[in-house]
Parts: sequence; structure tokens; C-alpha cells
Amino acid sequence: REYTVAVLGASGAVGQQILRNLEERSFPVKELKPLASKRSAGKTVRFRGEDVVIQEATPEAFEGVDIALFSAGGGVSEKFAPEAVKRGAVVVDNTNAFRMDPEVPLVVPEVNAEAIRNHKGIIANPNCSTIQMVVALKPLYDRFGFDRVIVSTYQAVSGSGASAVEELRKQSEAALKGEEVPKEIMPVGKLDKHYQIAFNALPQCDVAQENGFTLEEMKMVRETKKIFNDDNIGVTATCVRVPVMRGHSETVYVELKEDFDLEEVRQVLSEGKGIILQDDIDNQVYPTPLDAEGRDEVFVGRVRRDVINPRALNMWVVSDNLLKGAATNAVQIAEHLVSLDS
Ligand code: 11C
Repeated sequence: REYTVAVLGASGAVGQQILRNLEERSFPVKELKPLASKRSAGKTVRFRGEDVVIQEATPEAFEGVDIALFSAGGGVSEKFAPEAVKRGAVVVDNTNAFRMDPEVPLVVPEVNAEAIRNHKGIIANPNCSTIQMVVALKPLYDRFGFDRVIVSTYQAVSGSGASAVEELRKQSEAALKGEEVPKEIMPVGKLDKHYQIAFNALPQCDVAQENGFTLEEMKMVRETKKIFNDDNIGVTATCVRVPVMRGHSETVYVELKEDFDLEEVRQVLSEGKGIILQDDIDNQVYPTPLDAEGRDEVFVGRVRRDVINPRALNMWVVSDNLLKGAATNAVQIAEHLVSLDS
């Protein structure tokens, strides 16, 4: 069977990657409906060698759609997801709008694909920094168990959208020429204060929460519990924006429930779904965001026993935030949905 697939936010950074993924993974698309705001309607996107005209997103645009992949911001999802579902579509939503809704499965296929079966029309795609962490943690959870994770992130500017990528480029050029650096977006576009990200690091991804953490940090805390379906997992996160265009990196400290042999840990990680282990510090083998760019997998390196707690591990986890962190995970969810049809 082939499907009518809508992509809402088709002209955006993630939307573009979704189109590429649908094409590259030979998703059974009968008809593609690229949708966007009025501003982008009428422009075209390339799909399977053809230009397809972007239509304005309206409730009626979801008529006849089987699967709708949303990545146009939380407000847009809140407005249109119920409309799409009402018209018979299943929505895979890339935003924060429905992730913690108990009626909505939050899915990373390598970890909890079975949750897809319980959907009531909407399936949520987690935040990018959560996705790559849980993929790396899953084989450790299954073999050893864990309940405590401390993570620090080194997040690329593309997580803040195409305009943030442009800002890093402009700031870098200006700084190298000794000119005044334009500061309009980072760390959070909608806040009043903006800082230079070029040649800098900013300890703020998204807005502050009442407890002093940022929203990005609290997403990692809450989403991890939901994806593993385990409220005993404690995560504490510090999320930092770094001047990298694409690819989030994370240092992950995890306290396992059992004593472990480091070689077995490496073996378990190397066999984990969606993971590529690149771990040989003696020969300077470890993943970097530049190497992960354009790849669908999660890369793990620097695996080592903690020096304070012998039951804990430290590792370095890298993935393309626009692919596994967003588009690839969404398309994988759609693939699982389709497999339930047959
Ligand atoms: C970032 N993680 O890198 C964000 C981008 O909730 O899907 C994705 C936000 C989200 O800033």
C-alpha cells in the first residue's frame, strides 16, 4: 500500500530533511503534500526529482492525508494536529506540544517502538538531545539497568533553526574581520538579551524554568522517564550551545545497577540498535559532530569507568540533530506505523 503524506513545515530545516529521508528510505509515498504557512505557500520543494508546490496549511489541507509529519513549531501543531486527526490522518509531531500528554506515545523506535500501537492519532517525536541519549542508553538499560544519569550537552546552532545557523556564519565572519558582531538570535530568539555564539559557549538552550533549569534540560529529564516507561530514572542535565553548525554532542555519566566488565559494556553498545561505537582513545578514535553530519545513527565513544564510582560509566554521544534528532526519527516512526498495516 502507498500513502498520502503531508509534511507541515516542509520548507524549514527539519522539513527539508524529512523530504530527503522519505526519498532516501523509499518510503511508500503515493502523494506528497508539502504544507507551510501562507508566507511559504506557492514556493516549491524538490521531491523525487520533481518540484512540488507548497500549499498553505489549513484544516482542509489534511483531507485525504494518511500520515502527517509536523515540524512547524508547537503552536502550529496544537492548531492543526487535531484537525488532521479528525480527518483520519496519523500525526507524527516533532514539537514539544504533545510530548508529555499521557494519551500520546513518545517514541524512539530503537527504545520503545511498541508504544506506537497505543496511539490515538498523534505520536510525538522527542527532543533531539533526548533521542540520541536514550538510543545510547538503551542497551545498557536492558543488560545492566540504571537509575541515575548526569548529562551535559554541546548543542549545535541548527537546533535553534536555519536563522541561527546564518547568525553563527555572520558572527564568525564579522569577528574574524574585527567588525562588530551582529547579535539577534542566540541563545533564545524570543528573549530580550542576545549573546555572541561564535567563538563562545552559551549555557542556555531554551527558556528558564522555575527550578533554575532550562526547558531543554527539563525535556531531557521528563522525556527519558516517559520513553523508558520508568519513573525511577533520574536525569540531571546541563545544556550548552556551542558554535557548531550541525550535530549535538553529549557527555553522559550513568550509574549502572550491576558491576560490569568494560569490554562487555563496549560489546553491548556496539550491538545496540542504531549505535556506531567509535571508541579507541589510544588511537584517537572517537566521534565528532562533523563526522556525524548527514548520518542517521548515534555515535558513541570515550567509554570509560568512572574514577569516583566504579559502577558508573562515562561516554561521549554524538548525532546529527536534524536527522536522528528530528527527521530520521520521525520517518522511522512512520515506517513502523506502515509496518503495522501489513
Ligand atoms: C535545540 N533541542 O537544539 C532543541 C531543538 O523541542 O524539538 C528542538 C526543540 C524541540 O535547541
